[in-house]
Amino acid sequence: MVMRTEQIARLFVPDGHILSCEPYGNGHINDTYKVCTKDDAFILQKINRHVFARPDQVMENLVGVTEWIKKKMEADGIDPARRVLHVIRTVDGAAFAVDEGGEYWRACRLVTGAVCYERPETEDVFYESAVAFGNFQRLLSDYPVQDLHETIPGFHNTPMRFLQFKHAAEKDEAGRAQSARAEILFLLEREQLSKRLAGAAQKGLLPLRVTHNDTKLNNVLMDAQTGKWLCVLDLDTVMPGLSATDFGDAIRFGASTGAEDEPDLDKVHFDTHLYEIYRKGYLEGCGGSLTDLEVSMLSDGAMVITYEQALRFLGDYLNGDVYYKTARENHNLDRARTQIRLLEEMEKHFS
Ligand code: GN1
Ligand code: MG
Repeated sequence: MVMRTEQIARLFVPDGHILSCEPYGNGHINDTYKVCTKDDAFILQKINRHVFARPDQVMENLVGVTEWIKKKMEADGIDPARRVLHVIRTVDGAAFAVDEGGEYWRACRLVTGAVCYERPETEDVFYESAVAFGNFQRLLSDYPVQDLHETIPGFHNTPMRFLQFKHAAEKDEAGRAQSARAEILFLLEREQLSKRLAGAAQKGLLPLRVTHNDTKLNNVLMDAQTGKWLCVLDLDTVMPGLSATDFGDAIRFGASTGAEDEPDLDKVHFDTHLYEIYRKGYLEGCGGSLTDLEVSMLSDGAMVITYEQALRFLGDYLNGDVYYKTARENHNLDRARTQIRLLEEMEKHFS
């Protein structure tokens, strides 16, 4: 297995010499490795084909968006070397390689002197991630959004996610519905919430933006020396979307006192102070690129995306853990429960 991965890694190295190739990071979707060569290191990833039907389109989006950000930064007098993902091309000049099994592989430069946080250990860390995602929004606010591929159709189509969840609960494929009755009921009762953002977008009230769609804290690298944000990672789900969903996804992950998969719900609360910190940093980073209605619907984004994530985690639990990687029994159920806890507290706070 490792042997095979090393062979793939060689496709991205002109002299083909690899010292080591080890699994890396905590992603739920792709397989990630850190590859060391004689005088360098880089990131190698196998793109999950069950999740991304067209990895070539994922890479086209990624190259388009990163090149755009590079140009913008250069125009602002910022050296983009450590500030944006750099795709490493194969020795043949392609943005990805396809192996004999039809699997897609890509490589990116490793950003050195950087730290990545799983939890907002300090307010500053969370604030910096907010500024990073706000800047991401701002730098891409004039990108031709219609040129982007929708790499996962309906990714944040919450009404569709609701229907898929309802179907999973009815079908009860893995025979687990009995063990999650209260949670299923809680989510089914909130169908209206699934339509809140989608409804406003359909009426043309919310503009279509270039969105990141996976704005978790651990998708931002911070400078180890200065503590300032360096680089936004994981651009696989960059697609046309709504600013409120990018905001909401960051909140459900970061403005919580517990981890996304914390089994002890007594440790999981919506942290309203962290929420305000993130909101401030995000709006600063956006630099006035959002409309007034977008700003006023950010809190809706937090609730809708927390709800959507609960639908997705619990739906996967009911389907028998077929989508998210799991490391223990009831992992997806624990994840769904944290989201439900957060949503309950958000509803109280924002009502
Ligand atoms: C997945 O790539 P990763 O593990 O950060 C998922 C996100 C979820 C997240 C939950 C393509 O993200 O949508 O919010 O897990 N990505 C995809 O932690 O489904
Ligand atoms: Mg991701």
